[in-house]
Amino acid sequence: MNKQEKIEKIKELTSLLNYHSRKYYTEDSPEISDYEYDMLLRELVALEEELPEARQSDSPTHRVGGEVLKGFNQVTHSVPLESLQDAFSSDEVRAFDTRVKQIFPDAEYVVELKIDGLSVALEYENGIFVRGATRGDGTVGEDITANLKTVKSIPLSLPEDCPPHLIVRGEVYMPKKAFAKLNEAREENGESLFANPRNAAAGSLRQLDSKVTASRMLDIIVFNLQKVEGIEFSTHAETLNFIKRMGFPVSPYYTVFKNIDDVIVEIARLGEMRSSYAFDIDGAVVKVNSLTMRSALGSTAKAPKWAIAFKYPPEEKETLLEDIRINVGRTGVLTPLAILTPVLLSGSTVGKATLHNKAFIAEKDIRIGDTVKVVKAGDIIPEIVCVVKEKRPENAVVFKMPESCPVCGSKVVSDEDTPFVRCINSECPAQLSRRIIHFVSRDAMDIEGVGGQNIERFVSEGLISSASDLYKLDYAAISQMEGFGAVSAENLRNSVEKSKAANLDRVIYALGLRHVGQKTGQILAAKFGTMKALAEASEEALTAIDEIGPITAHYIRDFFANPHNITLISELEAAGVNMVYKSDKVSDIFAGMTFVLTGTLESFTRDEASAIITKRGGKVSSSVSKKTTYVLAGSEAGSKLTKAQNLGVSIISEEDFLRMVGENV
Ligand code: 0OW
Repeated sequence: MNKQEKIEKIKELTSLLNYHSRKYYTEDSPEISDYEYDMLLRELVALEEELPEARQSDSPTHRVGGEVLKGFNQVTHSVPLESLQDAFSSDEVRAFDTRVKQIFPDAEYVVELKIDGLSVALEYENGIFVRGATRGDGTVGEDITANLKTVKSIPLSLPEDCPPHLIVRGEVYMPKKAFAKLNEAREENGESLFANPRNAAAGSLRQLDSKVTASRMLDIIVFNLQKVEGIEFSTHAETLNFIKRMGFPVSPYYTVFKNIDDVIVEIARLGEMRSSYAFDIDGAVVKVNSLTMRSALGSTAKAPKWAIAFKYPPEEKETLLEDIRINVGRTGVLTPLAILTPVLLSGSTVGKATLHNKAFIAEKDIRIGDTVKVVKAGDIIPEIVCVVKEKRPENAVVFKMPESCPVCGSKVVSDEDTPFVRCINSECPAQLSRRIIHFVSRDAMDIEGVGGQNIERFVSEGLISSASDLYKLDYAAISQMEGFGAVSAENLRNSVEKSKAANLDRVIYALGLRHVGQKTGQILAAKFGTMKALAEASEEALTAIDEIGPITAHYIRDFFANPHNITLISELEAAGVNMVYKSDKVSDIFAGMTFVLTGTLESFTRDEASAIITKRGGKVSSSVSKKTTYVLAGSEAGSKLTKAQNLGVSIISEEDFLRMVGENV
C-alpha cells in the first residue's frame, strides 16, 4: 500500500473497530470474535506506528493508554456539574414531593440507582470524544481525557446521526469483582488496600500514567444529558433513551412514577437488590421527569430542587463468631481475626472480620461463641459493630492473646507505644514472607510478576531466605515451576533487574523499618544521601530531624544495630541495588512551608498530595499547630480544619492548591 492507501486503511480500521466495540460493550451483541477484533487492532497499531500523524483521535489504540502526563490541566465546565440533596428517611422524600407538588401537582418522577463512583463529564464535537473531566468543585474539574479513553465502554466516537456538540455526565465506577481482584493483588504485594470501589475508581482515574488506568477495569453509567445542540427533549426519560442510542451505557434500573408512594416502594425494592448489581450503590435518586418543570423549580447554590438522593443505611447482619485466629503481620504484629459463620452482606459472602487488637475485643466484650452484628464499612471491609448479648451462650469463651507466636513459637511482647502484641523473632517465617512481600510491593522496590503466594512458596521451598536472594534467583528453575513459564520468568527477571535502580528512599522503605513509611523514607534519604550515612547516624542526628521522633529514631538505631540487617544491606549492595539518593526535587516553591492535609481530596490521594509538596521543598505534618503554614482541606474535612480556624492558620482548598502548584503537578 502507498501512503495514501495506508491512511485510508487507518481510517477504515478505526471506524470498523469502533463499530465492533459499540456492538460488544454497549449493545452486548458482538459480531466478531475477540481474536478477530485483536487481529484488526494489531493491524491498526502497526499502521499507526508507521504513520503516527495519521492516528485518528477516536482510534481504539487509545484504550491501552500510554502517554504519561506531568499533571492534569483544569477544565471549566460549560454546564456546572451539580450535586444532590440527600434524604435519609421516606418522610424526607415525602417532604421533597410536597415541595414539588405545590408548584407542579401533576409532576412525574424518574427513580434511578445512585452509583457510588466518581462523577465525570464527557464532551463530543462532531461525534468525536474530545474531552473528559472530573467534577472537581462542580465548576472547575481536571482534564482526564487520556485516562477516560481507556474506559472501554466510553465511546470514542458516536453514530453518524449524532448532534454536532454533546456533553453528557456519568459516574465512573470499579465493578465489585474488579475491585476484589485489585485488592487481592495489592494484598499479595503487601500494598495498601483501597477501602472501597469508589476510592479505587478515584485513585485509578487520578493516575498520570493512563496505562495504570487501563489496567483497572473501570466502567461508567451515564445518567445526565448536560448539553446538546440541535435537538429538543421534553423529559429526562427521553434524554436517557437518546443517550443510550448514542452508544453510552445507561443504567437499566430507571422507572417513571406519578405518585410518591410508588416512588418509596421502588426505592425500597432497589435497595433490596443491592447485592445483585455489578457495582456499589449508596442510594437511589428521585428526579422530576419534565425538563420544563425542572427549569422552573431551579437549583440552590450546590444542588437542584428537582432531585433528591435517598441514601441507604449500611447493611447490617447477625452471625455467629465461631473462633478467633491470629494473623502474624510483616512487622510481627499479632492481629486477631474473627472467623464467622459465612453471611451474605451487600454483595458478597463475609466469613472473616478483623478484630484489630486486644483492646477492641475487650471494649466490645467479644467472646468466642457470641452472636455479633457485622456491617461492611464503606460497603467493603467487614466490621464487627457489637455483640448481641442476649444471645450469648453459657459456654462463650473469653479471648486471651497468645503468649507465644502461633507461627514460630517464640515469646511475644506488648508494644510500649501501641496496643499491639508482636513476635520479635526476626527469623519468624510469617514475618519473612510478609517482609519480602513488602520489599517487592509497588511503593517499595516495585518488583512485578511475583505476588504474595509465590513469595510464600519461594520461602517455604527455601528458594529465598532473605530479600537479597531475590537478586540470585534461578530463573531457569522458576520457568519450570507450576504457574510460571519462560515469559513470566523473564518478566520477573527484568523487573528484578529494573528494581536495582530504585531511589534510596524506596530501598529504605522496602527494608521495612518500623515507623518508617514512604514519607519518612524520603526524609531520611534526602537528609543522609546514602544508606551508609543513615546506618551510621546517631540517635541525636536522627531526632534532630523535625519529623523524626525519639521512638522512630530508637527503632532506626535498633534496625542498624542488628547484624542480620547489615548483612542484608551489604548483600543487596553487592547485588547492585542502588544505595544512593538521587534527588527528585521539582522546585522550591514550598520551601520552609508546612502543610497539613485533611478531608477527602477529589483529585489526589494523600500520598500523591504529600509527594507534590515534598518534591517542592515543603513539609507535610499530621497535626495542626502555629507552625503550620497551610491546612489543605478536602471534602468532609474534620477536626484539623476546626483547629486551624481556632489557631488562625491559613486554610486552602484543593483548587487553591492546584493553582499554587501550577500546571505540572
Ligand atoms: N451517582 C449517580 C447519580 C445519578 C444528579 C446530577 C445532576 C443533578 C441530579 O448515579 N444517577 N443521578 C444524579 O443526578 N447524580 C448522581 O450522582 C451525583 C453526582 C454528584 C454527587 C452524586 O454522586
